[in-house]
Amino acid sequence: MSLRNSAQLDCFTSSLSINAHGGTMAQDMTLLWGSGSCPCWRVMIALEEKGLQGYNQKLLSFDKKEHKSEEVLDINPRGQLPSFKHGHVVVNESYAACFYLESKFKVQGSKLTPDDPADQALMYQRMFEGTSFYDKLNAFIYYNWFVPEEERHDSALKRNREVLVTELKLWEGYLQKLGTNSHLAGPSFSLADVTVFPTVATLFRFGLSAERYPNLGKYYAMLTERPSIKATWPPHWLENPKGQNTLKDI
Ligand SMILES: N[C@@H](CCC(=O)N[C@@H](CS)C(=O)NCC(=O)O)C(=O)O
Repeated sequence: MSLRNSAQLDCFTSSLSINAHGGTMAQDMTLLWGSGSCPCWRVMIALEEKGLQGYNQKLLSFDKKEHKSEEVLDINPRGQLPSFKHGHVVVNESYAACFYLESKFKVQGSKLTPDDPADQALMYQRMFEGTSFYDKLNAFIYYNWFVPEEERHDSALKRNREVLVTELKLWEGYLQKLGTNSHLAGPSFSLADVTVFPTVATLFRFGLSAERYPNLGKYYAMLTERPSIKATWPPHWLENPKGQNTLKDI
């Protein structure tokens, strides 16, 4: 057992035990999730990074409306995924769950928050910018899904596309400034990567060109090698590796 894990033993409740792989069996945790959902993926990456394995998890189908089932509504009255519970603590919002896991398991697994307040400021800045990045991506790629047919306008779709391009250029610039092999908020992997990487992966799943956006492309390629990302890759993306080309020309 590694030093890290033997040190952890003292600070966990009896419902957590070390498994054969050195991770922690989180038997009193439940995650209800959906494949390809960025909010769900954030929480799954945080759990992996913290070495929390063996939690109760259930993959639900949005198509079958399982996110509106009693099982979900019992934990999350919004009927959304992720729905997450640790003992008596219910924390469904993906950012909140990531902050919770980082705080509760501070000394376990990866340290996901830098010590320096200025570095933390950058991490928080990127995390919360990440929410508009995610919204702008969705507003373009899921336009037809969000907007009823009779309310759709080419001009609105075009505007959403331009808004997304402006946003993409910002992130390209951020990564360019930080230099090669950098993460989103500096040299180390942090909560900014936990929360924003799923959005970046979705961009490439929808055909974003790594030639047009080389810094995002390098960042994406680097993180696809990270064990926590590999372990949580959306199962339906694995089954069907070919995504869409909606963003090919953007
Ligand atoms: N702000 C929430 C958003 C969760 C969310 O929107 N989940 C989507 C899946 S990606 C969902 O369950 N949508 C179904 C619905 O809203 O009815 C979070 O970050 O956890």
